[in-house]
Amino acid sequence: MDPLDRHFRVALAHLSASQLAIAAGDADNSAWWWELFEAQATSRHLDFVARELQQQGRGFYTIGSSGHESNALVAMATRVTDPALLHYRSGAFYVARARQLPGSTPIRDVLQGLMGLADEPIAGGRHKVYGHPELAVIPQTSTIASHLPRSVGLALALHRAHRLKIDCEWPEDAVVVCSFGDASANHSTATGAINTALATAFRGLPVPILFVCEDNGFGISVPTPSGWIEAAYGSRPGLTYVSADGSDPAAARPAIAEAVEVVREQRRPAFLRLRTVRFGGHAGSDAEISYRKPREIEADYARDPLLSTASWLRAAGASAADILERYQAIRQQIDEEVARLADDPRLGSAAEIMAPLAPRHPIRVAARVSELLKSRPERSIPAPPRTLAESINGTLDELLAADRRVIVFGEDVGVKGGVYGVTARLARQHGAARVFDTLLDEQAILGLGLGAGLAGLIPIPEVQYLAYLHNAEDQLRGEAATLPFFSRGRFSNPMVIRIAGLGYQKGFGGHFHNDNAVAVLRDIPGLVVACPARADDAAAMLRTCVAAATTDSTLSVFLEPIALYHRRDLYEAGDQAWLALDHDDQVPIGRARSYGSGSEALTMISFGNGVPMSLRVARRLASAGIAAQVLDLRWLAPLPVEDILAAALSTGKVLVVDETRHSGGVGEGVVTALVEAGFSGPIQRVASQDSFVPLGAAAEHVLLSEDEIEKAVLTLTGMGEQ
Ligand SMILES: Cc1ncc(C[n+]2csc(CCOP(=O)(O)OP(=O)(O)O)c2C)c(N)n1
Ligand SMILES: [Mg+2]
Repeated sequence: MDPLDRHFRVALAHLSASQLAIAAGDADNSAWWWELFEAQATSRHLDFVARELQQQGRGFYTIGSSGHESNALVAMATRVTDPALLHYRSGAFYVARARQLPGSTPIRDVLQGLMGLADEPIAGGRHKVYGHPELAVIPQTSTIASHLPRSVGLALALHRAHRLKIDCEWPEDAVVVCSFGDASANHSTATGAINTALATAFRGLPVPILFVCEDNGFGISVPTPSGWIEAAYGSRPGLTYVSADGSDPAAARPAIAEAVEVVREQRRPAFLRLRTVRFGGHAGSDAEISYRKPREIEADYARDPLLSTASWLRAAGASAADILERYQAIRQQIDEEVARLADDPRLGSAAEIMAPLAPRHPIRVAARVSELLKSRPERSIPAPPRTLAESINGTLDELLAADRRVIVFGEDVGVKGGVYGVTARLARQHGAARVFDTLLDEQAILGLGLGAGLAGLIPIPEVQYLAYLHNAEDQLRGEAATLPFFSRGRFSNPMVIRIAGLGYQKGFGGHFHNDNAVAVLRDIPGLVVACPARADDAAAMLRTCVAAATTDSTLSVFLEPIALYHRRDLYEAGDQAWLALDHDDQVPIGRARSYGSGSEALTMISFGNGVPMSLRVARRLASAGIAAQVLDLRWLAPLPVEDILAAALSTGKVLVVDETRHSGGVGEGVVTALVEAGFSGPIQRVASQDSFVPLGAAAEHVLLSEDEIEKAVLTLTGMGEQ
């Protein structure tokens, strides 16, 4: 028997009802105490069972909630319609919330998660998470604090969605509950998200979020100094701070109710520090004895929240035998459920596992694009040819007009209209509720996008430069891309993240404004990466991304080559050959554009800035008698493999023209796709150097140049120096 189990049974027998001063009214309220006890005891027994299952090789997760069961009080003080994003020790919260909804099966849900069973209601065996759509519990990843930006984003988006009269899954007076540990409270993601909540509330906007710090005094083996959480969060501007001791439920109950009420009534953030203890080490594998004294571990037993609740039950008239009977009955119920689940299936194939990753319905997407095209306003005079920036601006304008769920936001995108003018006039046209500036924090921007998607909006956030995505990248990789995977697609975060990037800005920037690192995007499962090189493609591809977000909850990065934003000319000054008229043709995800017939001597495969560079090289070589086809990938993920292969086969020779780095650059994927598809003709690749980009003209030494492209073509066609 687990020592904690034994201790509870023994201590229960010695609890004396007479020692307790019964708060007025509590003695009559025994049903409430029983409710609390049952939720807490269920969570406790599930922890014991988790470890037994693990020892038997049937369970795969032993991080428990023992000692944290006072979080059930938070569930009991909130509603089943309040979205909750939970700490991995919020098991009793989950059980208590489920008990508020008749027909719920919290014991089965948790056991299925521990056992990795395919019928688990949220992640379907992909991960052990707390989550359930009907309980408004949104599953979280294991990355400490990574759910805080989303939680804050959801609190902000909730109001925006209702104000815009969007169909929102959560009621207008909902409170977002976000729980996390004490060590997590120091993570920069947490501090940033809490700061975002406060800075936004400071501006007078509603931010209905309850932060719950389950403070057990440890992050695995590292102690959190006593008093630190209060020192850090006890006196922050606009943050109501409430402290409650989980081993004193009678006092904790009104304190928690007060915190919830502040958030619900005043629509502003509150921080609940819930004092807990951690029983059984960090996880089953954690030998706590290696960093704590046995007497310290023993001393924690005195603060067992389950025992505290039992004391109050005794005070309310229950006998120790009644309580023990209920305690044992719960264990029996769990054992019976384990037996029922014994032969239930686990995930059995890659296809089954990956099904929720990126469902794609191209026909539905195309139909939605057609609707978007139809809803464009009639023009009295035809629109003139546009630059890339003008085209993106015009298309955002159309998308905002066509669908009131669309919102556009980021640093400087509102009043200023973006550093490069790409969002110019949109705020004036569509209002500050839909086009707005955010704080200077990419995690907050993406967090708002994640929350907005959950609230029923279609967010189009902007990250000002590709280099500045990287400090927030986990919000994309760990949070956004995984949500459908860990929720069987029940929760998703449709989003189109516009990112200005890539090199060749003449006379400006250095590395951070000319970052060409996209490898970090291309390996995120399910993520679409679009990279338009020209105005008409930009419009069509943006419509496709937004349509896919709408119909399939697709998550896309829309990578905009800064150096092409205002480019008008292609071959020579004044030719205006890089301007383009908008048209009604659709550009589906994963389809390339070809310049040439395929009867040429070779195919140059490129994207972004590489496209006009390749076209210029092709023009120069044409006069020397070498004809070259140019294929613009347009989509960097998924790569347009069919089009790549067809173009390669048509000419028989391939030069991959890749402005990203030689190592990890997009070209590696293109070459690999050709080899894997069995293309047997010659393939060459030119790419930028494995370097950061220096300031000014020195950039030309590390970025791929037209001279290099030209030389490679000549070599490949046997016309150059051998
Ligand atoms: C970003 C990140 N870094 C490290 C870890 C590994 N890790 C898992 S739990 C944990 C300690 C968390 O402590 P706390 O927030 O106090 O929660 P507790 O487990 O004590 O409830 C660490 C370091 C992680 N999951 N995520
Ligand atoms: Mg802790």
